[in-house]
Amino acid sequence: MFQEILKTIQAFDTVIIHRHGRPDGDAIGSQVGMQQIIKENFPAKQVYMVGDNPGFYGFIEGSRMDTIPDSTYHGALAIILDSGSRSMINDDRYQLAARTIRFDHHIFCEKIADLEIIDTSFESCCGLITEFAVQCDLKLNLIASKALFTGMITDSGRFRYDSTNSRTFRLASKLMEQPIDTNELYRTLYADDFSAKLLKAKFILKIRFTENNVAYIYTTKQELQELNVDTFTVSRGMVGTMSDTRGVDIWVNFTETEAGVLCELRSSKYNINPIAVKYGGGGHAKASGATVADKETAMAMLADLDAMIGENK
Ligand SMILES: [Mn+2]
Repeated sequence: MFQEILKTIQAFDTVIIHRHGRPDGDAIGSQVGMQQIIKENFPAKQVYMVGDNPGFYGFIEGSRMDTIPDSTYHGALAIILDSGSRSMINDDRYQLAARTIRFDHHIFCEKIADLEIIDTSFESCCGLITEFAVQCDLKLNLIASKALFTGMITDSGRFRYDSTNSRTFRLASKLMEQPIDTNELYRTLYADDFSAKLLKAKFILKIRFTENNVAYIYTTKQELQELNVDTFTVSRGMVGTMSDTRGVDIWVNFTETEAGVLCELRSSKYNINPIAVKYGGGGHAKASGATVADKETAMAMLADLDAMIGENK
């Protein structure tokens, strides 16, 4: 499969790289990594990156997005990264491309591209792209290595989550052949503003528990307004305040928005993905999300998570 993908990339003069919106370290890392790999090994090609602002991950060198007209897609190859479903992909103009390739490590839910390599055994899309580069004997420059290493770190919880294995370290070791300053990277990734620490403290005080010790936080629309921070900071950003609590194996963060109640589900032990899928969401075995219509549905999901622990007691 890697060889077929390589041949396809070689066949196009223009490549446009997509990834999911509201990007995390893996989305930006894999996008920059892929762009740098193609530029480094095939300098004659035009390689563009599109998508919304990298936000916090704008610190990754080479992460400036390109603004391109629709016409750039004519006769071009689009590569979609780190996106489990069509709705996740930022900038749906990938459909205008002559051919499409997808690299992903989310649980498969639909075919999107002409050529797809989906492997959930990879901790990160960055890991999958690094393996692609290694197997195809492609050169990895410093910018690519730093970007790919960053995504590997953020998606594996710094080599902590389940999917971390000897291959992860072999690939990380390959990337570390370039002089990556890990001290600087970790300082950037893990330092919090004091205001963020205060926000976390507020959320820690909001944690509640079900009968079987599922930890949860429920933020109403009004509370969200009063906090004066964006939805994502609350929904995705605060779910971690419940992690690493002794005796808590499943935790979920509910945030009421105009679009419905955002649910961020996490576990250190159970596969909570089927419950996210049941409520129209998706993601990974131990980290999934869904958006449900109202509080009642959110509480039904919470009851399902609680029952999951009850059944496994
Ligand atoms: Mn990822």
